[in-house]
Amino acid sequence: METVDTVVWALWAMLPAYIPNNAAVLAGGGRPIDGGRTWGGRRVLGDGKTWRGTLIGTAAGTLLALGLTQAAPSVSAALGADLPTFPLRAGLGLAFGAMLGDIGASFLKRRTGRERGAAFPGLDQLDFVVGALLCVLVTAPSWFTETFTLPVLVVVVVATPVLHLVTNGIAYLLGLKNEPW
Ligand code: CTP
Ligand code: K
Ligand code: MG
Repeated sequence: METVDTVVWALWAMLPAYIPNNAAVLAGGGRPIDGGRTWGGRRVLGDGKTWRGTLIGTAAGTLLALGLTQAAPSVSAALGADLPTFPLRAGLGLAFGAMLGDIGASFLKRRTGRERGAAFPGLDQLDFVVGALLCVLVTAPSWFTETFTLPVLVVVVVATPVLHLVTNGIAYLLGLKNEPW
């Protein structure tokens, strides 16, 4: 595959994992997943991880995967590429995994004394990628191996933090997010 094709393929394949956290920012609020419980004197997850945000984020990523599957033939033809489609278990795995990765990161932030909203460079940019890839490896293993070859994985790990910083910066400037990370 040409480098540009690999980049397009990688970003397309990860779109259902990119949307959930942004949808959660827009939809979040309500009851926190940890119900206010603490562990070792600190919140287990914190008020930033809610049931509603997680549910709507997962639904948004899954629906996007279904839409991308419908659009794949025409977008592929337009770009002269051969973009992957998403079986339901792949879309769901990517979307839910992205949310799980973000929740896992909040757990680690609280254990290391970081308050809600505090930055954890590196973790903030990759938590949802690791979560999405591990989760889809479980829910759709053969789709994972077909879709995420080593060059594709390298592009994902390099490009995602850049995209994440840009989208969160925009969300911050628009007043949608409290911090630019
Ligand atoms: N959000 C949510 N549920 C999730 C993830 C995010 O409701 N599972 C919403 C919350 O309103 C959250 C906002 O999206 O405040 C921004 O998400 P994020 O930056 O991940 O959370 P923080 O508030 O910064 O909290 P943390 O320090 O735990 O990451
Ligand atoms: K986060
Ligand atoms: Mg945050």
